[in-house]
Amino acid sequence: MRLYLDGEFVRQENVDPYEWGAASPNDAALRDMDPGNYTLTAIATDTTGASSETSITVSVGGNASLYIEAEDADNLATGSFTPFQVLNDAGASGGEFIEVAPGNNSFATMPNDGYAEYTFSIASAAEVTVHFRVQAPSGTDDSFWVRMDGGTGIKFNAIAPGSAWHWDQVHDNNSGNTPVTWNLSAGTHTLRVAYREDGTKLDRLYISSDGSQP
Ligand SMILES: [Ca+2]
Ligand SMILES: [Ca+2]
Ligand SMILES: [Ca+2]
Repeated sequence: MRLYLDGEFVRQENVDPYEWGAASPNDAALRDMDPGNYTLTAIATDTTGASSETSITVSVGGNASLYIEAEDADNLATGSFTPFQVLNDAGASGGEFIEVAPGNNSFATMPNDGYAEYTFSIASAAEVTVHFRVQAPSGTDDSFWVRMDGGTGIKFNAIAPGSAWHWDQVHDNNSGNTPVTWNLSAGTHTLRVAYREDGTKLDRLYISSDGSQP
């Protein structure tokens, strides 16, 4: 019985039970693997030379990118969410999105009322990026405040314009609209989105630890 990892020969066992990655013998190639998908192939050959093989794909735990619906905010049922509101739209993911009630703007500072919080976990330290699925119909309807773990509020203004749902990466309007990356430790983190300009709609968030796009 021969074992291959992504086509590379790992080890041969001649008597059963055939165990890979057991305490002894040990397979160095199967220890401390980087997060990702791997193909393990086992090829059995009998004494007459007849052989048969089978493969499985295994996923090694690590940081996966994740989608969160804006309307699934952790604090939805509390006063801190107001004056954000959950509204319906057939074109929105999950049929709903969030938008601050008209007349609420907070241009200069991140408000302490009217925010949505999203808790997520990463398995290992990573550089994280965030994308929003939004509608930003005009230059006065195209911003949110965004904060990670109680850090400084980032002015996500001048979101890519459009009255149809589209994605844009969170950028810092006070730093030339540079895309924002957060260096996060393993564990649980909280992303807070607060209103800045009314008329800006948020449908969904995409949190990535591998630089991928939604
Ligand atoms: Ca604006
Ligand atoms: Ca507005
Ligand atoms: Ca949604």
